[in-house]
Amino acid sequence: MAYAEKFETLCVIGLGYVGLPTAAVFASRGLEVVGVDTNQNTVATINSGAIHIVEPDLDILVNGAVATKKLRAAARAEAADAFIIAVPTPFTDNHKPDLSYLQAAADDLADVLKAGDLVIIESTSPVGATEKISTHLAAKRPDLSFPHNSCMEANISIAHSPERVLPGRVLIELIRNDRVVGGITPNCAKRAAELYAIAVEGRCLQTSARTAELVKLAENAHRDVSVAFANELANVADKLDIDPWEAIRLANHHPRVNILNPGPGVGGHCIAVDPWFIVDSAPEDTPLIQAARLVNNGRPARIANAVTAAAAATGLTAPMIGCLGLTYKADIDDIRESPAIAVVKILAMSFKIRIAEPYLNILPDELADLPNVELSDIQSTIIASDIVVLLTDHKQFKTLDPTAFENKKLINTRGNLKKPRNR
Ligand code: SAJ
Repeated sequence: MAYAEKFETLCVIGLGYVGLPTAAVFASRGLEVVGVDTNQNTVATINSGAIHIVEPDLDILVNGAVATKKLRAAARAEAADAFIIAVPTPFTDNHKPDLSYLQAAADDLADVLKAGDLVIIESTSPVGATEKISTHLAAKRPDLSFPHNSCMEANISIAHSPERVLPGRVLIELIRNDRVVGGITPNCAKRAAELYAIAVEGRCLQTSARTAELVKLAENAHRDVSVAFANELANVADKLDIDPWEAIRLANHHPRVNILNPGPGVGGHCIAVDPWFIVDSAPEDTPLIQAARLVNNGRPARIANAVTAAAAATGLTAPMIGCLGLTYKADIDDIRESPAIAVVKILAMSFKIRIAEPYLNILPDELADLPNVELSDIQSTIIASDIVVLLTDHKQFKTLDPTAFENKKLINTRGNLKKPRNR
């Protein structure tokens, strides 16, 4: 099968935290890139040269790519040499992977797919999803041949290359991180590695699609288990009246120990979700991964209990609780699966709450209708509150003068630990 000599056009489906930076980086390398999103506002914002998410330096890159006409956004997929799918893969209420966005993206590109094209799934996926998408596409396009059933003869290449970028460092990690590139066939992996070689300085490690799927899930489950260990230790230390931060800092002096930071729980669309994809594949074989999820999901209630105890100790009938931060981690605007929101929801059942969140202009939907919850600025939140709960360690909070908390009870869920080595 003759493939295009080189990749000149790219269609990136899903313009979120991964898809948009990916589209912009490839555009900056000279490819003609169209980014696709079902949200009309997102399409309009990007076509105006602006961005709809907070990520360092992304605005400059997108603005330049749009100005030079290398990048534009559209509502539907368009013909291209290669397609990258970067749409969400959430879970359903009973923790099963929801592949509906992935299938919708495949349906969209199926109409414009042509012989010689490469399709890469970057969305985190349960093992077997890439082959399922190949089967799905084959059913829609019987005129083309696909790698799951025609091996080297296929005229479409399909691969899974999971994104591994850390929000807040996306542009750096997109270029510098090694990539795992898993093809349905070795030829698919080779083609996908050729595409990434245009933009990625890290190594492109070729493997099968199924292995690449598990690798990504394993990375995030590993992180979840590691944070769960820190959180479990914090639960124990709390009960024994020991400062968990001091205990962990001292333990980390051991040359082979590197305990992560406890916190209010694990949020984000990745680490709080992906371990369930492994559990779903092998429920009986994953007691550790399931336990980690339970430990991390139990943290918001523990924090809320600590606040309730502190509130009782004030002797006030209606103490005001000030919450600093709502996003799932520092210095970004992402609130998906945020444990800070879980804490606020519990506290809102009993207290009046003020929230300071420098990365949001309005309260998230799940808090917006609560009459006793109000979004405010940092200073007014602290001044008006009897108890201040630091939930997200944004830089705006870290630089606050400690005297701001005089006469307040401060509950700092992010502690004062030095950063672990791999954070
Ligand atoms: N957290 C702690 N204590 C820690 C570290 C993290 O409580 O010591 C919490 C954070 O506050 C946050 C959650 O864990 O709520 C997740 O944050 P994170 O910084 O660990 O990770 P994410 O979700 O922002 O990004 C992860 C990364 N995966 C790994 O580090 C293995 C990133 O490389 C992936 O690309 C990303 O998931 C993804 O998209 O899958």
